[in-house]
Amino acid sequence: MSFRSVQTDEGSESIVSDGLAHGRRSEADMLRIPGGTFSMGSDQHYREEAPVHRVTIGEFWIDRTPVTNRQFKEFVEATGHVSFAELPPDPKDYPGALPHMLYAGSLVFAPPSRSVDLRDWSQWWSYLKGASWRHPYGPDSTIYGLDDHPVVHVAFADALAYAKWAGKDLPTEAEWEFAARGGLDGAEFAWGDEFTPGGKHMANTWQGEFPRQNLCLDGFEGTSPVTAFPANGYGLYDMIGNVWEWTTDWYSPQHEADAPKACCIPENPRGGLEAASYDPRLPNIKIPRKVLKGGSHLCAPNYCRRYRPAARHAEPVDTSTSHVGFRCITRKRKAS
Ligand SMILES: [Ca+2]
Ligand SMILES: [Ca+2]
Repeated sequence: MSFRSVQTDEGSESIVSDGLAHGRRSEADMLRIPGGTFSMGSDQHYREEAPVHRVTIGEFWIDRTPVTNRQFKEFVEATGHVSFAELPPDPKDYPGALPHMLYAGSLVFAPPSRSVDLRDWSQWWSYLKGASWRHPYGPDSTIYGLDDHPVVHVAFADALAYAKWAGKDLPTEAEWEFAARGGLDGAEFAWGDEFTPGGKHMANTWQGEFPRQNLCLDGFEGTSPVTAFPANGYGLYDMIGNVWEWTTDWYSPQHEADAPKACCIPENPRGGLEAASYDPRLPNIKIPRKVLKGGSHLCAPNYCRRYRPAARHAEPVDTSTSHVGFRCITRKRKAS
């Protein structure tokens, strides 16, 4: 497989394929991120984002948008891939689970009809039989008309399988965060320090009192087309909001401390240890967790202010939901 670099009209380099006619590598679908040293994390918000620490990463290329339903469908048609949510769970992997609960499905958000305790996420998430990327809101729903929306209900293995098929990879947390910052080192948001500059919504998030009142002031109740909101400084869409995005890092509850000297700044860090990523609240369940980045259309001021580059969330690798997707990167640069 070979790539060649071209200049786009935005002045950034992008990669196009030489030999592949697939829409997944349409011209300008990847943008070059220059690499460098940046301040990762935040000391201003949730504990898991701290401390701010310097990290150096190399150059890479990243998808301009999250992978869409159209792109994922091409992959499934080309490979016959069956997604994790479409397979009934293997009882061996879930000791103690009730047999009638071991069906193929995925987690779908549904606003509760009455006031709920915000600590109890089961009040708005339902494990729906038959929910999958093809049926994002349950078996009777379809992706008709949602070609340009991000694919959802993908477990980590599905994202990785897509990336391999496309000749790409998935980003590390540091790569993802560097790209999301769009060159604005230390800024609160991917576009600056103001959430809605001039009253303009810069990402698909949640306005109103989550989880019952969705005011849709940004124009979207659920997912949105992947270029509906402005791109960041690197020309990347939807890094923040719309859907959370998988990274390859195993989750750790805190970042490393900042290096005492410039010589010791970590280069291309790859996260914590798999064995340390298990959920400490569920000692009997050993399902490792990856870092998700960017927040989603369900992130609300009263519940989850994670619509920022520094924000992170632990997601078990076997979990798929209606607000998690992914995008790919490549670290390879080959002359044509
Ligand atoms: Ca919204
Ligand atoms: Ca996103």
